Amino acid sequence: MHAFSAFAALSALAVATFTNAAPASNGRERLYARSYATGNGIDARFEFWGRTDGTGTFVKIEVLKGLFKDSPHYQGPYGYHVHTNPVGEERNCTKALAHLDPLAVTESLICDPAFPQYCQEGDLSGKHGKFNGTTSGAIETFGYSDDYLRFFPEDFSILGRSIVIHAANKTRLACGDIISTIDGTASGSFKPTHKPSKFVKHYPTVAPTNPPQVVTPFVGETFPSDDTLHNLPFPLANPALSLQEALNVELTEKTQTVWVNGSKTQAKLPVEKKSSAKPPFRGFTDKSWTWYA
Ligand SMILES: [Cu+2]
Repeated sequence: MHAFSAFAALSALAVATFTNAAPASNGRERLYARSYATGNGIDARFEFWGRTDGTGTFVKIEVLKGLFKDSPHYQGPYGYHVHTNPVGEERNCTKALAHLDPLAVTESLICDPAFPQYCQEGDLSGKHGKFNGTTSGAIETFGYSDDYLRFFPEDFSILGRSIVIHAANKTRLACGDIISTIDGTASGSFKPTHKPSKFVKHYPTVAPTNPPQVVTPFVGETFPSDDTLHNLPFPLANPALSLQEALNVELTEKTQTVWVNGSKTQAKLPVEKKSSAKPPFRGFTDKSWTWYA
């Protein structure tokens, strides 16, 4: 412990010389990322604070303009998600591919906020509600904590990915990369570097195909009956572990008995396991930065 304390003290001295990094405090070290989603006159700002003490990732959102209640061009409510791939400087929202979904929940299983462990990790509007448009197009700053949104490990990380805002008909209206100083996608003053993430290096090249039938087994606060779950047209994904349950996790695959259309069958499904590996980041900082497009 002495060696660690000495190291911590040295680190604190070291970071003090860099203007954009503040020393972390008592197990509540912060991880920070942000995304500036634009397109179709929309200006939406997302900030993410991760912690390494098992509390949820805090998401703060401010929409300065563009999300109208009644627009002749597009209709809300507006869904928004973390998508797997970055969209780059040109903000080609198609390049974002599909939602961040390491446990293969798929878009065909409709997310219920009461059971976020069965939602796609990146389905922020499914877990926390869509944006309702306003008369001015702006939405006042609001925030929430998400117990399943992770900065690490790579498979689950929001780093190196993007945010996409959709019209009610799913058209991609606005998007922007999630950038951070942690993985080199943002400079020290939080300008986008347009460099690949140093942490997330493996990306899908195509979006996964979703089961053709959309199902809504989770409705309200009551856990669905076995009968409902056993009669799903595709296997129910394994539930995600919250940050409280496991600060660090690993993604594996397991061949398991599942129910599909009322019959038992074998399937290989992704599963999240608790990992004792130390978090890869120390996390830092509270500072506010200018927004750069
Ligand atoms: Cu989306």
